[in-house]
Formats: sequence, structure tokens, C-alpha cells
Amino acid sequence: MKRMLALLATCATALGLTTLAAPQAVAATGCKVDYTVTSQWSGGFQAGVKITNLGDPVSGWTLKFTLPDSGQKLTQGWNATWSQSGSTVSATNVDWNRTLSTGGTTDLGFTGTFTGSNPKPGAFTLNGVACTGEIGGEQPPDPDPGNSTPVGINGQLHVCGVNLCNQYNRPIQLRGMSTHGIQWFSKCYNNASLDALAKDWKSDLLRIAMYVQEQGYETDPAGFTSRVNSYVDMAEARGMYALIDFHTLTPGDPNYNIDRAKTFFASVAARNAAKKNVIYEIANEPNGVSWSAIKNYAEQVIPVIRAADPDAVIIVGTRGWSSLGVSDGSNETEIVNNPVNATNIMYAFHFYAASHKDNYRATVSRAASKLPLFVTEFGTVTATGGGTLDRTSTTAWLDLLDQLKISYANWTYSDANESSAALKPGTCNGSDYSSSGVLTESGALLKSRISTPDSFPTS
Ligand code: IDC
Repeated sequence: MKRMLALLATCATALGLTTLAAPQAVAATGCKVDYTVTSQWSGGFQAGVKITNLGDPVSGWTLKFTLPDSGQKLTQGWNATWSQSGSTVSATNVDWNRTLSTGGTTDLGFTGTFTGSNPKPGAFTLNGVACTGEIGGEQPPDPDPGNSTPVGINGQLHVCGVNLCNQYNRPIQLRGMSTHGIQWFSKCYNNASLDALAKDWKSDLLRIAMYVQEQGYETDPAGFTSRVNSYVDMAEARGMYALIDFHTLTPGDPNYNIDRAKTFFASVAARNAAKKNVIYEIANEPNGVSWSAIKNYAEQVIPVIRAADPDAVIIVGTRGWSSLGVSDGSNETEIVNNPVNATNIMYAFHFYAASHKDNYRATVSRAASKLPLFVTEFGTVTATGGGTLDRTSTTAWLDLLDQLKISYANWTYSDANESSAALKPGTCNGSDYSSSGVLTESGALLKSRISTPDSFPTS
């Protein structure tokens, strides 16, 4: 027996079979850290730390690094649980950034004090692996970039039941960002910023907020139409959906702008009809106006779009600043009982996490089984677009939207001097949109949510 086993082993070796033995499952490892001092003052500094996981997905992590100058001390950190022992600083994930996919990133930051020259920390490790910016284990397969974008995978979208569905008729959720008013922030929408949005943020969607008033469309219809079209093309080139937002706000009755809406949508729908990446949002936030007046507007504007672009999804704003009526003391039943007479449409819901909480979430939970909903705009802050970020409420909202597969766009991918903006003031004057140093607290939170894998169904 012993001899036979020995013989078998010899034969196996001779046949080269040992190399076919089941390979040990070696976890792919590797990480990259971008460290930026975002501001420095006498004796103190603030730094951004962007982690990129180059290894297998992890569902819990600790980043460690060494402060080289004995005078450097951690004061306070965010987006992780921070501590310092001797010269070693540790940052452990919090719940919402616990998982890091392969290629996934998360942005942390901290403030500290220093006495010497404030040198850059070193010896960064993630779960004990040195962050050299290289992959230590096996390389993940390189997916075909052309077909691996959101539009490449999902193709022409349509509404199926209460869901947004892809070309395989399977429900999907799109997660992305809204521009600020393009009349004010055009400097923020360029090749570098949209590359960052598509590649670093892995955003599925760019909402193009074209205000009608406030120095917007009404002042230069041809100019704004062509600007919107060029943003549609820039999103398409990067495989992102483009949500064309006719950003009515004041006055709140969309019928005030109905002739402009018909002219604008006839033009953009004809020009973009053959594209798969376009979604139309016909009225941002109706307010001070009845549902029946909004419905009347929708039933006049939708046929104009359909005549030129029959298969695109169209989103209708709702009463009370697109709150499904809640901010006007009503609720979704007025829509359920009297829906817009059209197919392939969805209804907009907007919220600002610090202002709109449990009763609004309860409305969305209820309405989601009856109406196709799309959160075309939301903020992490108060409804003014400023104030403190409400992380608890934002997380509750985004968890709910993920669970219900409701698509969303965050206000705003801009460097506006307000807490809802994702980029720090001045970012759009430069060319860096990728490092963690350019993100606000809201931007870091949203990027960490949006950049997780989509897992779109492909059959
Ligand atoms: C805000 C902008 C702010 C601008 C103001 C007026 O953040 O810079 O001065 O509009 O145009 C909305 C609107 C959106 C608002 C945003 C924040 O759709 O236009 O942007 N908000 O107030 N609805 C609820 C909040």
C-alpha cells in the first residue's frame, strides 16, 4: 500500500499533475493612500486621507500610519474611529464605509497639531498590508471598459411596474450627482470633473440642473439648450445617464413656463432621441400649486417629448417642492387616485435630510409600492442647501432608497460655498477633482455611497 501511494505520487509528479493541484486561495492584497494637507495654520493642520483598496473586497478595515515628527498629534478625525498610540495613528472603519470593494475608495480626514516641520506621515498599512499603491496578490480581471459602464450594461431604460428597469427588463437603481445651476457653475463641468465623477465616484448619472429663471434658460434659450446638449454628450462619452432637469423653482407653478418647456423639450428630445442615456425631468419643484395643475402641465409637455423621442423615461415633479404633496399637507394619494395619463413615466421625490425625516420616509415607503419614484434631488443638509450635515438622517434615507431600488441624484456636484456642495470652494478653479482634499464632508459621504459596486443584472 505504502509502495502504491509512493508510485502514484511519482506518476503524478512525472505527469506534471502537482501543478494542477487546487491552488491555495491567496487573497489579493494591496492598497493606495493619497495624503493631502488641506490646510495648515500656526501649530495645527487638517489633512485628507483617501484610501483605495487594490485587493479583494473587505468588510472591515483599519488604516495605520506613523507620524514621523514627535511633535505631531492627532486632535480629531472623521469618517472613521481614530486613535493614537505613540507615533502610530489608527483609523478603523465606521459602519457606512465598512465595505471596500476592489478598487473601492473612501475618504477620511483629521486635524492635528505639530511643532516641527509637519512632515508627511509614512508606513501606511491597511489591515496590515503596506499601501504601496500596488497590487500584492493576483490581479482582478480587467473588465471591458466599453461595456462595463452604467449605460453600456443597462442600455435604454424603461419603467416596469413601479421600478426603473434596464434592457434586460430587470429593476435597477441609479446613484449619482446633480450639477448646481449651470448658469452659475459651468466652470465645474469639464472633462476632468466628469472623468472624476465617472471613474472615481463611479457615478451612474449626471443630473443637469438647468434653471429657467434666476439668469437661466429664459435669458438665452439657444445658449442653454446647447450647453445642456454638450453635457449630455459628455455624460454619454463616459457611460453615464444624463437627467435633463428643467429646473423650475420660482414661480412654483410650472404652467408659467409651459411654452418655454415645450420649445426646450421639443429641441433636446429631437436632438438626443437616438441616445440611450437620456432621461427627462420636466419640472423640478412645483410649489404653491395643485396636483391637477401639475398634471395638466405634464399631459401637455410629455406628448411633445414623445413625438420626438418615444422611448425615453420622463419624470414628473410633484406637489410641495416634489414632496409627493407632504410639504403642502397632502400626500401621495392625490397622485395614486389621479395619475398622469401617460406611460413610461416616474414621479419625482425630493428631500433634504436635516429637514425631512420620519414622516417623509414613511410616505416614500408607502408610495413606493404604488408609484414609480425617482429621487431626482436630495441634500444631506437643510432645505436651504446649507446648515449642518445630518449624517444619521442621510444614512437612513440612502439605506431606504437602496432597499427600495429608488434611483437618486445628490445636490450638488459643485464647489458652491454651501454645505450641500460636494467640492470645497475653489476646487473648480483648479484641475484636481480626484484627491480626498477637494471633498467636503457631504462630498466624502456621498462618494463613499455612490462608488460601491452597482451589480446591475445582465440577463
Ligand atoms: C439652491 C442653491 C442655492 C441657490 C438657491 C436659489 O443651493 O445656491 O441660491 O437654490 O436658486 C431645492 C431646489 C434647489 C435649491 C436647493 C437648496 O431644487 O434649486 O438650490 N433646494 O435650497 N429644493 C429644495 C432645496
